Amino acid sequence: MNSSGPHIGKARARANIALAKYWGKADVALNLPAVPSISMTLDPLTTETTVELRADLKVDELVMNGEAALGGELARATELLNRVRAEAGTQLRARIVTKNHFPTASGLASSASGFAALAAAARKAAGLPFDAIKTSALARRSSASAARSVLGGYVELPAGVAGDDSLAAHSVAAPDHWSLCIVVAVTAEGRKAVGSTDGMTHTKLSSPYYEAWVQSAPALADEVRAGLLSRDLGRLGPAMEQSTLAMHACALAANPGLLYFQPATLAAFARVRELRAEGVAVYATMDAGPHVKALCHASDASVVSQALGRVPGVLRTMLAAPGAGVEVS
Ligand code: 2P0
Repeated sequence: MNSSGPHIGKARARANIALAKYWGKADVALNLPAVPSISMTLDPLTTETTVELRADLKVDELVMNGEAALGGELARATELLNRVRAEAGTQLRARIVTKNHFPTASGLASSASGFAALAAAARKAAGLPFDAIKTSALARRSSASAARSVLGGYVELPAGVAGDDSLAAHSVAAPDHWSLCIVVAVTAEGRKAVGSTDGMTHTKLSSPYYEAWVQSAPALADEVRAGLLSRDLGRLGPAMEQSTLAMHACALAANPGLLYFQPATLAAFARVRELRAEGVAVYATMDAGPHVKALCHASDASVVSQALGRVPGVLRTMLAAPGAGVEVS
C-alpha cells in the first residue's frame, strides 16, 4: 500500500432477504455455508461505513450508530481488517464509523449490510482495487449473508467446500429484472433470543433433521432460481415458503428446540395464505426471528401491507424493493 495520502474508504451496502435459506456451516473456521442460498438485496435498508487507516492509532476503533463499540463487535471488525492488512501489506490501525439507515426494529438483520459495507470500505482504504468477488469472499468470512449484500438485485451464494476460502456470491439477475416487493410484518421489538451463528451450530449438533435439511436445500434453491429467472412467482413462492419452513423445522427439532415464532408470526403467516386463497400472489418467509416477510408483485404491495397491518400482534409493516450492490467512494 502507498504510504502517502489519506487512507480513507467509504461504502454503502444494503440488507438482503434470503428467498432460499442458508442455515448451517460446511466449515466453521472459514465460515462456509453447508447449503446454497439465494437472496434479494433490499432498498431502502442501507448501512454506510467509513474506514480510515491512521498511523496515530494503536488499536482499531469502531463507532456504531454514534456509540463506541467494544468486545465482540470490535473483535469481528478487527478480524476482517487483519485480512485486508495482510493482503495490502500494511500495519495501520483503523477508525471505523458505521451507521445503519434502517427503520427502527425493521426485523431485518444489519450484519449483512454491515459486513458488506465494512469489507468494501476497508479494501478501498487500504488501496486495493474494487473487486466484487474478493469483497464478497471477505464479507462472507465475517457473516455469510453479507457475501450476498455485496451484489445488487437477485444474488446466489453457493454452498461452500470445506477448506476453500475463495467462496463468493454471484449475481442471478439485476434489480430491474423483476419488480417484486417484500412486505415486512414486524411482530416484536428487541433483539432475538438466539443469534444465527449459535443457532446453526446448535442445530447441526443436536437436530436429527439437520442432514435431511442439507440434502434437500439444493433442490429448493434450484426451484427458487428457476422461478426467478422465468419471473414465475407461482414457482418461486412455494419453493421459498418450503425453504423457510424446512429450515425452521430443522431448528425446531434441535435439542432444546429453537423456537423463533411468536403467536403473531403464525397469524401473519396464515394471513398470507388466506390472501393467496383470495387470489393475491403472495408468499411468506422468515429468518431467525419472529417477523414475517411477504413476497409479492410491487403492484400488490399496498394490499398485502394493509392486510398484514391488521393482523393482531403485527406492530407495523414496512416495504422493501430490489436494490443495488455495494457502492464505494
Ligand atoms: C439467510 N440467515 O440465508 C439465513 C436465513 C438467517 C436465516 O444468513 O453465522 O448472520 O454470520 O454466517 O449470515 C443469518 O446468518 O450468519 C442468515 P453467520 P448470518 O439469510
